[in-house]
Amino acid sequence: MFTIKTVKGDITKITDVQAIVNAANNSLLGGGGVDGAIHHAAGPELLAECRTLHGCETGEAKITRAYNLPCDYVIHTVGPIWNGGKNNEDKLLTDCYYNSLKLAMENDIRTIAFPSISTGVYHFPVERAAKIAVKTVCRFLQENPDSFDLVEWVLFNDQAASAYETEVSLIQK
Ligand code: AR6
Repeated sequence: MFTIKTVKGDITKITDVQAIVNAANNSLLGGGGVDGAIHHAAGPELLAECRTLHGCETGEAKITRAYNLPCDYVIHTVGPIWNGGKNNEDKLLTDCYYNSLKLAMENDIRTIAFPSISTGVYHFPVERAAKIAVKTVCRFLQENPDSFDLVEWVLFNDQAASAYETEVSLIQK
């Protein structure tokens, strides 16, 4: 059995997962939002390891250690920048979730926390993002039974919390 849940809070403070996912940019060299918070909390060694990765394509994922964060790993993925919705944004956001889970599974990670990828600076509409996020996680868990014990979203604001809570409650009916 696995748990899918949402919590409101700061992903850098989460203590019940082995890995947190970072909503990064193509450089993987830090930025604002959740990316800035993760680099700040992890410390400069995270940036040093990220420099060795030579960036990341949109929709792909790369893994590092977590340094001063309470978890063991950070999975860095790059969400799409919203550009009206007809420019492959849905597929690229799907890829972010799928590839993050695949990379986690390959590293024997059984507990993972996501932020609301792309819905901040990248302006992906949050209700649409939440639907894609929950649908993709469910598909991955169906295709890979026994891969995870816990998948959670850590939401930083009320609008995101409400959108993901709604989608998670629909699958639990
Ligand atoms: N914990 C959880 N969620 C957070 C936190 C936190 N500590 N801080 C912000 N959020 P964003 P994006 C929420 O902009 O849209 C960066 O500069 C935030 O409220 O962080 O994928 C990167 O370097 C929002 O709901 O990521 C890229 O350049 C969600 O995280 C760019 O932003 C995502 O917002 C990526 O943009």
